[in-house]
Order: sequence, then C-alpha cells, then structure tokens
Amino acid sequence: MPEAPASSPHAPAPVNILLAGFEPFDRDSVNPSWEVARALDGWQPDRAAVHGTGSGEATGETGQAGDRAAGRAVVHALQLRCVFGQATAQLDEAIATLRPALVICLGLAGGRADITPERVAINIDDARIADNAGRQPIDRAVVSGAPAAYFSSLPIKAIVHALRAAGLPASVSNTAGTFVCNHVFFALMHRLAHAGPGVQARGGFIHVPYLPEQAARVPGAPSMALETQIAALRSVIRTSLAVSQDLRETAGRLH
Ligand code: PCA
Repeated sequence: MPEAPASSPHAPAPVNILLAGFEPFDRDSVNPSWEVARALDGWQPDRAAVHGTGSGEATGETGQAGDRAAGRAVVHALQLRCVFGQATAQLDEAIATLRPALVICLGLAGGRADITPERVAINIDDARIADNAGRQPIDRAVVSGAPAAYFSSLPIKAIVHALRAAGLPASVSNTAGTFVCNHVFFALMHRLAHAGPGVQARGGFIHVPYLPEQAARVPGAPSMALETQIAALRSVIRTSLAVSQDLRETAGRLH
C-alpha cells in the first residue's frame, strides 16, 4: 500500500501518479506489468520531460493536465492481486490514500506483440481460467446496475502516436478481455466517474506483452524486453500528463 508523501509548507504538493501492475497468474512466475510498475516506483517525470517528449507533433494540446504537471509529479507503484474483487478493493484504497491525478493500470496480455492502451472497459466478468483465489465468475456484472461500458480517459491515440514516434511498437486495443484486467479497468473507470467534485483523475488500462523469458515457453509467442516496456511506460506517463485533448486520427478496425 503506497504512502502519500509528506507535504512540505514550501513546495506545492506533488501530483501523484498511481501505477498498478499485477502479481503473476496462470502458473507464471513473473508478470511484466508489475515488473514495469515497480521499476518506475518513485520516478518523477520532470517539467522538461513532460513538455519535451521527443515525440514532436504527438503531444496535441496541453491544458489543465499539462499545467498541473508543471509541478512535481511522482509515481507510486501498487501490486494488485490477480483476484476478482480483491484487486478492485486494493485499487480503491490506494486512490483514497493518494488522491492521484493520474491512474494507469497495467496487465499482461500474453500473445500481443505491442503496448496496447485499452479504449473501453465492459461491465462483465467472464473468466476462462480461475483467478489466483480459484474464483471463476461467468457472465456476472463487475458493478451491478452500472453502465455497460466506460471509455478510458487517457489520451490513447496520442499515447500510441508518441510511442511509435519513439520507435516503440504500440496500437489501440478495443478489448481488454473479460478477466481480471477488464474487471479492474471497469471498476477504476466507475470509481473515477463517481469520484465527486474536486477529484479530476484521469485513468485507464494498458496491456503489455510477455517478457522474452516467458515467451520462450510458448512457441512463436511475441515478447518485449523489460527495458523497452519501462521506456514505453515513461512515454505513456509523459503523454498522459501533457496531453489533455486526444488526437483525432483513426485507430479503427473493421473487425
Ligand atoms: N493479465 C490478466 C489479469 C492479470 C494480468 O496481468 C488479464 O489480462 O486479465
């Protein structure tokens, strides 16, 4: 559980960034989503970095989020259990403690080759495998009575644009699946939608590929080195802080 940093009377309170990743699941011994989050724990994207992403035209407009990012920002890593219900309780508790301006949850999508910001979270749990507590809900709402879906409030297209400009493979994903990642993503967006006045956190979910050592056990599976994944998440955070209005360029698919 991350601690909120002590506030100093001289410096403005830092902008807190909550970066969550998952524990290993499905017989794996490592989960790159947590390895990336913990590598960035304590990282402070500085003002120059926020405004000079090296991505040229990728940054779009800056607005309120960019202005706030002009002060200090600091990343707090949180490891989530891969357990329906428990992971969302952990995330809720961290949000209540840190009051972050930005919440990015990461998860492993084994079989994907690139960094994939998710566009949409859906209000359904439909587990093909059991979670780490043996739970396997089928066709159950994440939050009963809540809307069918929420969109990410991260600038997903600007994120992809900046990653590609830096030579890092990325694409928008239109499904986060129906397992614990989508569950957490939906609960996050529902929570942010009901955060009340004065709380203006942006949030979303990003899937990452296997690490090379994981992919070696699955013939033909794509992977991405941990250092590349960490570099990608630095870019994602900078773009999320700097860009308030997402790019209008297609990431559409026919199917
Ligand atoms: N990936 C799983 C759950 C935890 C993780 O890292 C998913 O995509 O649902």
